[in-house]
Amino acid sequence: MPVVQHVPSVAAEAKVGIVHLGLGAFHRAHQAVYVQRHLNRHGHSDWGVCSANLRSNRALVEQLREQHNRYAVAEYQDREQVTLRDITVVREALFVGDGGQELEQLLQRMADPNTRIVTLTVTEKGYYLSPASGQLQLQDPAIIHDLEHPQTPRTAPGIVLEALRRRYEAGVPAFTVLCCDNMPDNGQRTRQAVSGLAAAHNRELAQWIEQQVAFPGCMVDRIVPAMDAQAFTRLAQELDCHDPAAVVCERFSQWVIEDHFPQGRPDWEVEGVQMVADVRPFETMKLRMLNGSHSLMAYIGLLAGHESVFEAISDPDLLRFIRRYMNEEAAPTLDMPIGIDVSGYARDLCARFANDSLQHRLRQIAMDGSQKLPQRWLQGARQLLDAGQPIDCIALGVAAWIHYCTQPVAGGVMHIVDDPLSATFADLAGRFDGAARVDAFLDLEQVFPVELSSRGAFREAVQRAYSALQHTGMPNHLKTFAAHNE
Ligand code: CS2
Repeated sequence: MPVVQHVPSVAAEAKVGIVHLGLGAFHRAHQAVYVQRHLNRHGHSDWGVCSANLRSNRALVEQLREQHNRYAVAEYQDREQVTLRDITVVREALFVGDGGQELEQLLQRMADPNTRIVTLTVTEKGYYLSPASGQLQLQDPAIIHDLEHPQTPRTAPGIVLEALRRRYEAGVPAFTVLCCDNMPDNGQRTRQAVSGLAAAHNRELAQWIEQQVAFPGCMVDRIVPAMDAQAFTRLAQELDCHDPAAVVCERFSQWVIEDHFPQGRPDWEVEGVQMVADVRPFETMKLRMLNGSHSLMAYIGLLAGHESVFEAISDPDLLRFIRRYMNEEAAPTLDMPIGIDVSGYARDLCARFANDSLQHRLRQIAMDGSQKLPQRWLQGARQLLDAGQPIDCIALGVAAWIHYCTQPVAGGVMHIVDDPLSATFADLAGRFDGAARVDAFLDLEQVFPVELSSRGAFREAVQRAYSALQHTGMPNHLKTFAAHNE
């Protein structure tokens, strides 16, 4: 049984000052914990949170309301040490997926002058930007809906825009928009989504947004596996915690934010948040080293018969492969933030992956590959090719991803491809086979920018890896791969 340290919340006043879109496990275990610590320290706060789910999980919102939005976060250092936090800083929980009254409540809350920050974790696809080019997808049905019905929006950019319009018309200063999703230049991307939508129907408003709204970038990091029945049973047995809204995560947490909040912000630096002038070096480092390795472990690990990150990293061949990827294909492409040594960072990541107190399923990471690959692998691959360096690990990753997206079984287990492009993948899989299938995938411009897919060296490397995979199977291929590079 682990040793549990309890961190109670203080009975405190907290006026809502932050509206959050995307009340998932990550938000509850990351941002909410920082805001809670701020509240515990001050005993009162103007930065309470109103948090909304946009599309899915009405049940969670109802559950939270039933327990007055109070829930627990269990931070596992390892199997022996856990911190159990009481979170009370979420003051309102909303589900706006059905439109109607709760959507109106959310928009009013966002238009309220006391709301000074709007944060988002809506996943990469929630911005409706082309993963490869970053352009707003104006043809997407949800975006078309928001263009036609701007006052009852469905998408995150549409909701932010409508709230800003209300403030603009009421003469209320704009809130700051803080994107907390794993995208490169996430502040600028969010600006692009909101401005792109505004430009399509309201030029004056678009101009005001351009001039008045701050979109600082930030890097977020904490491993937060999706909750499942097994995780709830463990919480009950090990921690005597019976909270249906609880979240389990690792002890490690990092938040690096560009310090640009014209309407003010909590003094987060006291809670360990790094407030910086330029977040890009942190973001790129994390996306390519951590998330890049995660996605490699997901597709390669699933094909090799593993289920969790812990299992994948405990496979000596896969561990060697991941180390090689970090050292030879991620690290050389990075401008490291001052004071961080890349080999130490890589070592710490492997230790975090090996945390056996978390059940982080590879299937969770394998979701939405089309949205993740560009920033995790492909931008780095372009840099490597420019420098005449090999891209063997990334190529095997892309080959494994194509395999995963086109075969109903991975590692002997059936799976469903959960991706906005899944219908396209099924269509390509039905029409093409072997090398032609690889070519058809690499022609997907939403994922592979032409500057990369037109390079012979890139196509050849992926073709080679795909064919090796077909002939040898993943576990054997990985063994040869590892032996070859001893
Ligand atoms: C993961 C991330 O699901 C995924 O794609 O790579 O959620 C990862 O766990 C977090 O970014 C860690 O900070």
